[in-house]
Amino acid sequence: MEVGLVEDSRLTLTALLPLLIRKDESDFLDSNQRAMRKWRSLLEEQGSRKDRPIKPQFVATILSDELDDDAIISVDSGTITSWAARYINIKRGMLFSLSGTLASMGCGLPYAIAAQIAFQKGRSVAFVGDGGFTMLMGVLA
Ligand SMILES: Cc1ncc(C[n+]2csc(CCOP(=O)(O)OP(=O)(O)O)c2C)c(N)n1
Repeated sequence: MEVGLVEDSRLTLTALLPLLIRKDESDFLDSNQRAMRKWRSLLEEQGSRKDRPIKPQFVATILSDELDDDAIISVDSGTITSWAARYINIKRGMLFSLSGTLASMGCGLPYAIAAQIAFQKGRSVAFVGDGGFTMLMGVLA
């Protein structure tokens, strides 16, 4: 870093944009776009494998395809968090939560119930592992 700017990021970036000089060579951009395409095709390959037992990547991909555009998704802590981050395609209009600060297990199900009550829109989905579900399955009662 050469200069640190502490500001409202939207205002700062808007002010900086006109100062950018477009470069002719795009090796860096090209190589990163290639890497991203490779990563996406790897996710697609892993998310569509019909292995038995069923892989979590497949479950997350199927869920992603089924989600409505205004879905509310609440994710628990565990490897489940990675499956959600990689395979659930979050779109504008959706709401997404997880326990980002303390990464406490048991948040997914109560978050989903609370979100359904609070927002009263869309389908509220809890994406949780068996461990996280067991911790607070009493909230279902
Ligand atoms: C309250 C709490 N206890 C323990 C942990 C440590 N921890 C993180 S993930 C995890 C296991 C999660 O298992 P599961 O819910 O089955 O989901 P999976 O990892 O299999 O997707 C544990 C014990 C935690 N994050 N929060």
